[in-house]
Amino acid sequence: MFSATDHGYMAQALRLAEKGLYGTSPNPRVGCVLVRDGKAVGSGWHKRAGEPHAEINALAVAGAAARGATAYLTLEPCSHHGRTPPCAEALIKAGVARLVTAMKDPNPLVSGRGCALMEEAGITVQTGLMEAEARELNIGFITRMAEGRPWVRMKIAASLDGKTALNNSVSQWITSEHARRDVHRLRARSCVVMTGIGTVLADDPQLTVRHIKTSRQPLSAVVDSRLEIPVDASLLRGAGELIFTATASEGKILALHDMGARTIVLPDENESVDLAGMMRRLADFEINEVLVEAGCRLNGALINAGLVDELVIYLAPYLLGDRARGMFKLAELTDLAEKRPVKIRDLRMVGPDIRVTARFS
Ligand code: AOF
Ligand code: ZN
Repeated sequence: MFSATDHGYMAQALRLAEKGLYGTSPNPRVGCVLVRDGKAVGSGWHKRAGEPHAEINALAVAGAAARGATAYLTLEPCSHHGRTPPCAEALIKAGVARLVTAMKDPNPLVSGRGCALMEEAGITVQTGLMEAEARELNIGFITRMAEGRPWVRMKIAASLDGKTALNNSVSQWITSEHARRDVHRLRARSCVVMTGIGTVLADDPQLTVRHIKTSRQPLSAVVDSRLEIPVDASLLRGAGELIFTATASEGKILALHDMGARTIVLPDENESVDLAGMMRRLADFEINEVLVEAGCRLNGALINAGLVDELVIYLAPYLLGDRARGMFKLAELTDLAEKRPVKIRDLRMVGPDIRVTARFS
């Protein structure tokens, strides 16, 4: 159904979409290439929510040359009036003759209607070219639209023997500068960087993107059951930080509000934060990708609750011994059948460290 030429142009559209990796949230990353008579006559990508979609940027470049062209699109064109008017209509009006998309838009406002509109206008529509790659690019957006929860990626920096900190909680500078820069790329693509109160009290992290260029900062979130966060914590920057707690202590909530943070009281039956409810709430806030950078307690609790999709583990080339802290506080297993299987997706060197990417299920 698809030729090598089709593959080449879709790969180009995917590379364009990737330029939006740090910028488009809560919208998906989308790229578009318009091809006529074997030549790319226009291309574009979606840069920021509220700004024109990929198709509109590509059509602006192509002008009249879009007539009779094939549009290669990493996501089905939208059919709804959102922050911007429907792209399907714009493509039809421009006289595009054929549409090749990588995947259907999982947004229930679109969900097949964009392609249907184009077909009704007599345009040839083909879907599914390089779909796996397109899904990877928008894994958080797709998870939120399909499941009402964000994609949860957990980052851990450890020694080769899997230790994240000394028992006296000294934990900084576990991995190399290369690995730390790599982590900032993970932060930059995330909508939220989340940590636990233990890490806030021990390390006072900023959780911002530094060392690399980005057009936006992710939101910080803290899981803080007893609302112990100091009002002068470094991560409180007045950017609407999210504090999830199980304790409705009004005075502290007001003090945090004055710091520009938002406290969400979401207790479970054990007076801890209802973690599954927290993820649903994040999806309501249009959060696509969450990066968890926490200690073994929150890490373990999230894994126990089945709320983690992906692990990104950096291993530094030294040993800390079995008295140092582990990655996940989990209940002791008595039977190997209870082990938690993951699938290794990627393995590579980052400077002197190893990066392992694994996924649950
Ligand atoms: C496209 N091309 O480049 C993108 C699309 O609020 P709006 O108007 O920006 O619409 C956002 C929705 O549009 C988003 O949820 C997704 O369904 C679709 N994104 N569609 O045709 C694009 N970014
Ligand atoms: Zn659109």
